[in-house]
Amino acid sequence: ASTTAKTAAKKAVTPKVIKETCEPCDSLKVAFGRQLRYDLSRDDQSEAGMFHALAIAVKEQLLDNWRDTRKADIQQGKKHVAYLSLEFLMGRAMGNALLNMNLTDESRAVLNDYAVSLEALEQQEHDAGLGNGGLGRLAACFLDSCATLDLSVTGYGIRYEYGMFLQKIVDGYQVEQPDRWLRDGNPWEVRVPQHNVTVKFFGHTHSYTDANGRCHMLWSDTQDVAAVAYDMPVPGYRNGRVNTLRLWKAEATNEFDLAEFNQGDYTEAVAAKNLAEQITMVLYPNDSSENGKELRLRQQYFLSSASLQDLLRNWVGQHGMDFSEFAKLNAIQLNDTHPAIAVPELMRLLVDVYEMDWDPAWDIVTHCMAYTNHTLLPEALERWPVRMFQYMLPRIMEIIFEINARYLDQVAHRWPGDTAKLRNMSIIEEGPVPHVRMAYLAIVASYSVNGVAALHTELLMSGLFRDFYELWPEKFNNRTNGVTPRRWMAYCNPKLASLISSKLGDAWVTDLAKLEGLKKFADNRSFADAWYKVKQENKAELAKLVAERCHVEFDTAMMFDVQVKRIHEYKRQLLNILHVIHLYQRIINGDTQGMQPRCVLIGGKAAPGYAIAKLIIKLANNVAHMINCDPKVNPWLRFAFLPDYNVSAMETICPGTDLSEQISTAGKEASGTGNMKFMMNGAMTIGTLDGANIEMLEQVGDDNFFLFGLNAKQVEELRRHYRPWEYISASEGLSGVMSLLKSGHFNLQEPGIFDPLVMAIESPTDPWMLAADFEAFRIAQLDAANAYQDRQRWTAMSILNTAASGRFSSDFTIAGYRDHIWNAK
Ligand code: B1H
Repeated sequence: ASTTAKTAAKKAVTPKVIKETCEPCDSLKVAFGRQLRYDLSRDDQSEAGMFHALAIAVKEQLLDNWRDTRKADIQQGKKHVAYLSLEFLMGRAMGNALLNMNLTDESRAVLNDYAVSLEALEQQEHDAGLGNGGLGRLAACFLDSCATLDLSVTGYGIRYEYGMFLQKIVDGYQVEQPDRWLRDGNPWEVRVPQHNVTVKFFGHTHSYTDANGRCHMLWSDTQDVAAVAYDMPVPGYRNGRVNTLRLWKAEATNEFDLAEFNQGDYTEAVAAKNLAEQITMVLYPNDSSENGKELRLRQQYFLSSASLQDLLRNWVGQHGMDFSEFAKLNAIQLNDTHPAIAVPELMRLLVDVYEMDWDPAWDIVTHCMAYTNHTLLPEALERWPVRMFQYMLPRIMEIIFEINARYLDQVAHRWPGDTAKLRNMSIIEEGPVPHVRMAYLAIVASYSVNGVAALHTELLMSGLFRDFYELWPEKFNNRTNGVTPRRWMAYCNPKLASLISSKLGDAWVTDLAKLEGLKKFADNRSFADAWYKVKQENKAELAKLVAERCHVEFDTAMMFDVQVKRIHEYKRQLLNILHVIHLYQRIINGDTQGMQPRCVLIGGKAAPGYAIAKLIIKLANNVAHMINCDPKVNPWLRFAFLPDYNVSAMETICPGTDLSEQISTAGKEASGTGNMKFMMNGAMTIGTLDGANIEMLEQVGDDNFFLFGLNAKQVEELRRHYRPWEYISASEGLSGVMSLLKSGHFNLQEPGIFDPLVMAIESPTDPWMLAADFEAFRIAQLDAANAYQDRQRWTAMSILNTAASGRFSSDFTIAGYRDHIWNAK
């Protein structure tokens, strides 16, 4: 084992001479032209071909900065942060790269000669859909902020061959299609074969004692997989820094098939390579729920091991085998527990490979690991069967047992004689099938544990992790999420961005608190008119998207009421649909006096195995069909389900939204980040006291927010004696809706299909308490509709929302991580 370390050390200290014999890169214009002319693999006339050429040319423009960033970080001995995440939901890269590198105007000028628009080429780029939803998109926003704040941060993730599935709607049902996003090649990535590492699986362990009496652990007869690095550039906003997102691809090692090959089974041996490559084939599409599949654990270990080996190899290359400063100069941020297996893996590498003793190794681990929790939902908490660990990663399981034994000594010391505490807090959950509790493993090893919004962190400390908070209060801290104002304002809403800049200058792009300066223009007539005009133009763009994808006409004179996010019961898209049905009933009954016409949009993907979520999509589509086909209803109400909601769709959706739906059952949405994108772009929020909504409300004030519903405490209290039928019969609106739903009005051809939804709403164990919140929701919706009818008032509120959104820049969030967790100032 030690030979590996020593060879690594020897290789890395060899001084390298970078030959700077050639000229620096050509201008964008020249690079683009050359690429078009000489890339024979593509049709240079097609927009797809031109997109590819432009991307290659743009990448070339940042290569010098990219290389210099790496060199400077090493020379300056800056603190380095590794952000480990199974998901990076990057979306498209072109528009963001051009914005950050200040090349947008130049590329427009270049493309002018070719009579093609930049927008048309941007549309050609496939979304990098390497994530499910908020957790993955947060990682992407964080990378942008880290680079912009000039922090030395590397994102480590997996280069899934297939990203988030594409959603088609057939007969109202969700149909999943594979997303082969790499089919046409990825112009942004750089394959870096010299940074390959090997990751071990299976095999068994044994120990031996050397001549000096030191005991060594060997993990042998393993099946090895090569991890190949693919780097993506992460340019900061006009500051010359280019950080790296390093994505690992699994490939067969050369030795992989040797055994079979020697037995003459050549073709079998080559075919077996597929097994290795399976690891990075597909992203698991379960947002906020765990499914315990073995391949998923393999992905987690593959990412964690490859990334840590990379970090340690770099360290040894620069510092030799002296790890005394490692924890001071490195932080490893775990994006939820998905990469928490990095804890025992770092112990393994330090102890087995780099031959450190346990205590100093543990000291390093516990001074560089930090863990972010993203959910309280019990179904999302990762637990892996001990047996699965033992046969897939035998050495890792031994290390977890050792960590647990030493840590339980501490617990026993703190609570003498309290065996229940030991059982409850153990990393190993006992029972007929013992499990490893990944969150506990992460907490025990981390010096920082954070939640993602104030309420969420409080609930972690008082509920889920209460015992740990008692044991180590100093580890716990809150870091409310944020979103990057580059993508989510400057890029996606250029008209509003330039209107804002006309009053405030453009420093807000990197200092979003400056938006507060807009407050004084809320009642300025000409500014408000300009603001309204921008919103109307953005609504027209959104209407175009809806027409193309849903074949429904959205009229920009109507209020645009939008809910886009993953489909989950706790997010309560069903509550929204019930309200739409209620409006429909009012219209049918002629009760339209004073009603504000509105267009309702719902979009989002359901996990393929989540039957109820898929049924909610079907209901939305059936209701939409009834509404849109009825000419009596049309002037008042239109309803569409947007298929295949993703990052690039959101770039058109959030600028064109009037009312943002953030209506989760209080206590269930850890933070939410879509809520922030809408607020930034001047939408009003209708929402519950949940996640970051609470902090948004604090910033903007309750005159500018449509608040409704039970709070988290009331939800928990009501749970014990919840009787939904009482709420239903007490609400004329809700009983009407339930009767219509039960009558089969929306499923004449498919009797009974919505029964499970009706049953869920009427069940006293409905965890989401739809019925309890319906009436309050209906009234808040009325308030919103009435407010919308006063254009001046609404526009002022819209301006105030944008003005108050500065706190939700991910720059602010990352400054918090930097100062309070990473200590990387
Ligand atoms: C969030 C997840 C998540 N929380 C498991 N948890 C996954 C859990 O593939 N899996 O197994 C994937 C994702 N995602 C979200 O994180 C929260 O629900 C949001 O409230 C929060 O804003 C977001 C970012 O912190």
